[in-house]
Amino acid sequence: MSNVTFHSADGIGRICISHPPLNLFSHSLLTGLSAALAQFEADASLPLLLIYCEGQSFVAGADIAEFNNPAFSAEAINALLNRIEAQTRPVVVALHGTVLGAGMELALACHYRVAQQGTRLGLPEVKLGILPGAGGTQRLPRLVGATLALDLMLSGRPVPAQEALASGIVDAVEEGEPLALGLAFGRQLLAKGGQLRRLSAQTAPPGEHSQAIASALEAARKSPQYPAKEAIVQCVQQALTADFASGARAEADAFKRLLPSAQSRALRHLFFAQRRSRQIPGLERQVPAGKIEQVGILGAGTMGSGIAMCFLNAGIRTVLVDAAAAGLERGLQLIRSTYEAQVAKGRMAAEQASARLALLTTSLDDQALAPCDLVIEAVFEDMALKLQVCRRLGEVCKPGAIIASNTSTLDVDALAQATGRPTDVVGMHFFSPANIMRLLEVVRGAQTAPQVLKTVIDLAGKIGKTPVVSGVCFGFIGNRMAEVYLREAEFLLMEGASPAQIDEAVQALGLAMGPCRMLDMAGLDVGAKTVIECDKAGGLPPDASYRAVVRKMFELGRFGQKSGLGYYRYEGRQALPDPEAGRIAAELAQAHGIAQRSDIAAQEIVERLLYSMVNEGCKILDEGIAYRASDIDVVWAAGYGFPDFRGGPMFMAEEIGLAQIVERLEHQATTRGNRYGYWTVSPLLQRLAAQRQGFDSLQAA
Ligand code: 3H9
Repeated sequence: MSNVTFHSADGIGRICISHPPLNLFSHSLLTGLSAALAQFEADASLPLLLIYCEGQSFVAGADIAEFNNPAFSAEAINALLNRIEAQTRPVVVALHGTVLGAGMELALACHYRVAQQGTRLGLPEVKLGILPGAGGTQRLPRLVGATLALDLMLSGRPVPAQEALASGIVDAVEEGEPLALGLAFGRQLLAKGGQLRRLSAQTAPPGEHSQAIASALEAARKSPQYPAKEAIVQCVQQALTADFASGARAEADAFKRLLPSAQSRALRHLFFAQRRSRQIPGLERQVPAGKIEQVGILGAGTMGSGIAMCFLNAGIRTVLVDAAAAGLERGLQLIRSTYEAQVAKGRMAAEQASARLALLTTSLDDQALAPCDLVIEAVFEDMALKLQVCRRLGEVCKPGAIIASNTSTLDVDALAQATGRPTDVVGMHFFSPANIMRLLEVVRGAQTAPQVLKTVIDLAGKIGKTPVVSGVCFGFIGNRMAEVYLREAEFLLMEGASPAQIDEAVQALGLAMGPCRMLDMAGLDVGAKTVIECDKAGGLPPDASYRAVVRKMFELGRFGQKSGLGYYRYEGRQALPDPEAGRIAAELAQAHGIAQRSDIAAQEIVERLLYSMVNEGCKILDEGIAYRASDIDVVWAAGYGFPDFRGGPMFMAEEIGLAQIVERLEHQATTRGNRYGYWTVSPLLQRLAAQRQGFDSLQAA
């Protein structure tokens, strides 16, 4: 049965789109819409056409999943929208929910737009590495001018209905059902004479268009890794200076060029990866999520306070507990000053900040955690301390409460046992700064109850985090891979590469920060303690040179940015080269018999840091620590500044070719030796490369 139906009543033709859940502009919707339009065209007695959708939303965009399908045709979508606009009787569209991408473009092709209160409208294609390809770059500037059109298309931000009304994107905003709104609007329009209005025939309203285009072009050229931006600006320029047909041709050419680009493929991969990561094998949909009305946090350090803000921001009552009065006061102060800064920058209203603070209570007594539905321990990353804290939480927390550990590396199963109620325990690994970073690694212990996992994943969505489930191992998905990356960075330092040389090699790929800058910022003391804890747990290889640099730096009190000295020397936040760091690395190299050399090229740095990390990712997959390769990509994109236009390390590896990765890993094993197994290729990677298969074949299996 068609998902689009046509019928008429009271003299108005109606096309109803019912293609749940999001009424995406798929091939079948296109066919249905075209057939329904033909029915309207065949009945000349009807003076007006109304288009509306059933379900939770108007058309939320083209169906991205069909982009690689040969049946997908931007030309066909455009032809249909042009046909709608060319109708000689007025076409009204009634909007609700999220009107995005091709949905917004469909609305712009109609002559009049009425929106339900609460509707959001936007052209988010740039986030997928493409541009609006169904006339959006041509019709929107003609409607609102260059400045707003560029703002919406370059940011991808959706605008609320009221803002759309004020800027003329919609003609009316009302309460009510879309059908009723559309009919009422249509009748009024007919009563006024039912004028036609075609955006393609309009010229843009007066404004500083060339100025807006010039500055947008300059900004777009500064981020060549997002080529869609420059293409959008150029198409908008066409919209303002050329006729519709030539502008539409320019848009079509750019769309065709951008769709298969590496950047767009990577961004689309991450779009689906982030949604897939919430689907947990073995967690049936029937498992109900528990209610979390009050959260307790034990430990008011930087992490604890940041985590508290995540819940306060989502309107959840939060209790912050610390054993030390000074620590608690510092944590509270951090929360207050963060909100004050946001108010000062105009990002938050003062009343909103007060409302958030009003949800917070603090205590020096851990009994205050007793009524909480979820308690997260955020004490120092020290196993003995965490075990002691977990033992206590097992006693204090009410029956049925979830006990979570914000550990970044430690054995969640051991912590779970310490509570005496392991089914209630889960890891919640927040990333610093916790109130900002999107990633939440949810660590599923051997005995974590399905409902506990479901509750935490749901809660992650409510507090605006991207959850990825990891099994238990040292460092989970992210830090276990980061450990390999840092290991190679340190060996390279001892071999004679400078911190800047290493950082620049990976930053050139688009990583926000190289390993030396990253560790200096996170604190070398924190980094060293992680290695020391791993050593205590027997997790280090029998290699005295392993992460020797960070341990030495820690011993020397070089804690990174906060102490002014680390891999770099700091003047404020500015990292400057420090010959002393090179001297320390050279001394360690001599002590451990590592030869220094001067021929370390950027490509070698990339291969040693990133290819080894991909290899570790494959081991993680093989062990079932991560459910899918795309989860690993989400971890790195959302938590470690891996560039989204590369799609994450596993996607990048597939783009390079898994066989090539294997060849280079084997090359390292030969040239550097493989005494400690650092270069042993994961059997999974070996197999996929040999069979010329990708990571997707694992899901299918
Ligand atoms: C475009 O329109 C190009 C045109 O200019 C040119 C054409 C020629 N395609 O996010 P959710 C799936 S480009 C395919 O969890 P929410 C999603 O994967 C497009 N699938 O729900 C998920 O599947 P599952 C421009 C899509 O309520 C399910 O729907 N449009 C698409 O939190 C629910 O999604 C966009 O970029 C799609 N377009 O948020 C809009 N959208 O259940 C992108 C969603 O199997 N979408 N799915 O995991 C969004 O921003 C959000 O999904 C939305 C709903 C706000 C709509």
